[in-house]
Amino acid sequence: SSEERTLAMIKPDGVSGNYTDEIKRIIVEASFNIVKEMLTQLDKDTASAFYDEHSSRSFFPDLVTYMTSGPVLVMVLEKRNAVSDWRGLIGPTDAQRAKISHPHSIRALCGKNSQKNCVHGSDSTSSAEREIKFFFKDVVSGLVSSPLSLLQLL
Ligand code: YYY
Ligand code: MG
Repeated sequence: SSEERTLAMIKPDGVSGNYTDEIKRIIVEASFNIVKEMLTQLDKDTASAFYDEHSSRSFFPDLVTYMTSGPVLVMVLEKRNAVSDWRGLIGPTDAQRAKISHPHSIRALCGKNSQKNCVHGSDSTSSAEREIKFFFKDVVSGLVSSPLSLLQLL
């Protein structure tokens, strides 16, 4: 089929700010299927690995602190053009900019600035594939293959 998958995440301020239900409503209304979801808390190593491409940036230490500050909701979303459609729904990285240029975007709704921007979305189909594997490792024959997939089973 022409279905595509992307990785979405509601970041710590989105979860603690009680935006989960509203964001899920937006997701469902936009015709995405939520095919997997996992509420988890990232530790420093996991957050650092997830954002490894940004490890040399000056904002990286603060980003890791933010991403480990509370629970996150990680989801696999499916629909046609899921990657670009989800990026479109979340809006630009800087939530302050989003409030002006994309007032109906999710980052305009619940983001604060260019760091605390409430949600994540994969930026390409190859990133999506990598990020989905990162969080949802295979569970073979009912055997738990990693601590992350144990959480996935709960
Ligand atoms: O893909 P997206 O999340 O929109 O932005 P990226 O440029 O990939 O940056 C990833 C992540 O890093 C962003 O969501 C917040 C954080 N960040 C930051 O803290 N400060 C910046 N100036 C840029 C990005
Ligand atoms: Mg990115």
